[in-house]
Amino acid sequence: MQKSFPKEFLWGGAIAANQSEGAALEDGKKWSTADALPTGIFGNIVIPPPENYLKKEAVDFYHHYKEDIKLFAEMGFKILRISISWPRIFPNGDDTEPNEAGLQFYDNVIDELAKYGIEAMITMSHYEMPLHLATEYGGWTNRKVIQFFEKYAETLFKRYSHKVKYWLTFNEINMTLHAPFNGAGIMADAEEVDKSVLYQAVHHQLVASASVTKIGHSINPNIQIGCMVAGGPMYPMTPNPSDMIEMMHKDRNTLFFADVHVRGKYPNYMFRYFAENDIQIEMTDSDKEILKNTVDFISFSYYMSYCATADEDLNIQSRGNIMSAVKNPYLEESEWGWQIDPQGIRYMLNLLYDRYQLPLFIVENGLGAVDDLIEKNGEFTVNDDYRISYLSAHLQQIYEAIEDGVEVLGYTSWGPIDIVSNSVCEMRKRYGFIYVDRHNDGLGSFKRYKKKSFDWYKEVIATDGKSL
Ligand code: BGP
Repeated sequence: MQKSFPKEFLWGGAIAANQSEGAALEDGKKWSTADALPTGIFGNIVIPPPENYLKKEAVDFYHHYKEDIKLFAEMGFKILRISISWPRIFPNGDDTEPNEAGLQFYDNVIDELAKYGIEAMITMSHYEMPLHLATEYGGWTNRKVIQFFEKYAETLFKRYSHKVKYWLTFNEINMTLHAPFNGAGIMADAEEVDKSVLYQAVHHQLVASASVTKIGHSINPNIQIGCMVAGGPMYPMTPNPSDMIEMMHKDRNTLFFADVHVRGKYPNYMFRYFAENDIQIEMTDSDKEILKNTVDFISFSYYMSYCATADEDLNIQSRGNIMSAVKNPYLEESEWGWQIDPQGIRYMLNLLYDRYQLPLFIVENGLGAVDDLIEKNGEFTVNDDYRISYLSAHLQQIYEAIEDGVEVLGYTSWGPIDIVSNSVCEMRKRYGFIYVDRHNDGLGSFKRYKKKSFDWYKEVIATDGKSL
């Protein structure tokens, strides 16, 4: 590329506690909802979790964090997005006191990052909550959970806000609608959950998000708190106006969540949707007041775009990330059926920026692929040119969006080190610049190896994107 990304652009990577740490029951931690989905988000809920499942040890970031952070530093990371495991801090969720050993672990991680000048970005709830809150309280369907989350968030802000500037409340909050146990600890499949119950849980999460935004700002006015949505844009399948209207509705699955976080109230279109679908939720005056505490920035994950059609006979399904949609004939897809669309990220950035005029942060993006570890000049590596071309094409489109005038704070690629996949809960699907010797059958040495993309990303960061 001729020009470079802004000097202050925050380059880095993103991981989630339940997919990386392992140490599932160590130092006081108890089961999390993520542990109870041993075969992925659409598999059965298993309580207690089985003897051996991949997330139990994951890639053992809990014991390898120093080694991993050193590798991230070698690539030149400016930021690492981590999530805090709620059950490490409040093992049951309704405990009166936090678990000091859990708090200490994240102090250690944040301090280790600081040693190399890497900022931490914290997601407070990345697809998990203490399992006890799901089994005993019904997860986010229960209003009481808001208070438990407030207490947890307050504990985190008091402990870390002097050293952590960027905070996110819920990971991909819009996905609660599609995977209710994964997103909100509701003990049922999306199809089985009554829509009023589902939207009540969503409402509680939205109120909790706004409430902890207020708490965070009052504890430390210098921190930046953002929302996080799964950000695949919708395209109309054809120029048929009915497809366009369908696209508008589908897009609102995502935009509703950002609208509430940015505008501090429910958009009018939701009231029509509720009325037409016989959805009743309890929204108190105090909830409405709390929702007015809006976010400082918007973050999103981007893996793919989707197509919307009003034609019910058109049943060409693309599997997609959590949601599925109609297949776009113009796009290639990954082995897992996710449609690869670099231009979609430029479109998404412009869509969000035009609508909200708030800074944006891309907090997940990447290609899940099967990697082969090979020996080259006496060392083990992976020739992941496919990953390099995927990321390179997306970064070039992000650059275009910046040229369009969009304010982009940074980019954290998903799984800079291989971690357990969320949707299918396996190690076969890898995203990293760093290969971890761990496999679906639970075997592996946990050794780390640099892939070809490791040096590629290092060069991208070192040249502020000029090498792209
Ligand atoms: C997002 C989740 C992540 C992550 C990613 C990739 O939806 O926020 O936790 O896992 O998708 O998905 P997967 O791991 O299923 O490939």
